[in-house]
Amino acid sequence: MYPLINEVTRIKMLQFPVEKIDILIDSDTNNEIDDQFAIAYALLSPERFNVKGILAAPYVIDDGLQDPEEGMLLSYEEIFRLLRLMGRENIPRDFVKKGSPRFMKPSKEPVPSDAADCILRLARGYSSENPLYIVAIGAVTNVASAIQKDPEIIKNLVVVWLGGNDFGHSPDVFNVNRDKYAAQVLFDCGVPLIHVPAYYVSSHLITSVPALKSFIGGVNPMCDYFIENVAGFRAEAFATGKEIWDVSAFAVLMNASWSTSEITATPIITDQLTWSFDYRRPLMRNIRTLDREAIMGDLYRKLKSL
Ligand SMILES: [Ca+2]
Repeated sequence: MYPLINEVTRIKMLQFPVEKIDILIDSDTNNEIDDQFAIAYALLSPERFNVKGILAAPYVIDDGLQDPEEGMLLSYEEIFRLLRLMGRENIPRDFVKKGSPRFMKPSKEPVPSDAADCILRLARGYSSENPLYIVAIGAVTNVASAIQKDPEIIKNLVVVWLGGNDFGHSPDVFNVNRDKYAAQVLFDCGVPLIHVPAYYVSSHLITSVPALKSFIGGVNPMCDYFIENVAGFRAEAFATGKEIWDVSAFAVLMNASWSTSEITATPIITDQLTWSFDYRRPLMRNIRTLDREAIMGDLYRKLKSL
């Protein structure tokens, strides 16, 4: 069903880019407070990223919002709030696309959405030598749906996904456990894949309200909005910190020296949300560590520069 990519081509595609690259961002922007940092970071890095669009991803919260379509629509609006705070309210409205109104079902049939159509349309204009990077920082039904609709596009894509935890841990995290069938498509289809684990990799990107006030406080309305979000996320207590998870997926593309990683066989995400290993499967890149100071320094400097 999926086209075969030979492993030599795949390893070339998994090298960290040295030139400026075209990216599409797939984000559940409103679910927490970190997607906003990550999207701003990407848009404020024109030396590295040509952002072709932003796709809104569905989400639900265990003890809160239960409708994935509502989560997607709130994310869609949050992306425009961020663009206004960045002074980019003149960006054409179709730069941002509505995503899937629901998660992928066990049948793994594609879920139609503007976001999936956008991926299909754009991906067809790229190649294995010049791939489109999709940086996904939420549940991946939008991306998986595009792949299920036309599996040939995997030859033209590199997907960077903040997905499960380390392979010694489990894939059972927010971006996977609500949308595991889409996650399985991503790990089973053979698309060139860079996996950024939550624990204990992107969990390393910690900030705090005192740190934010010290580094980016009072410099522009966007930074003040971010600080307000972090302060409101949970009660500050002595020595508390907050993970800015999603920045990691962009940071690994920003500078190859800011992470260490391995090329390894793509594991299987089981229905029980465990990792299972079959070393005959296609290779992928798995991030192992991040250089926190280099990444947070670059992030703070760029946010301040707005
Ligand atoms: Ca996210």
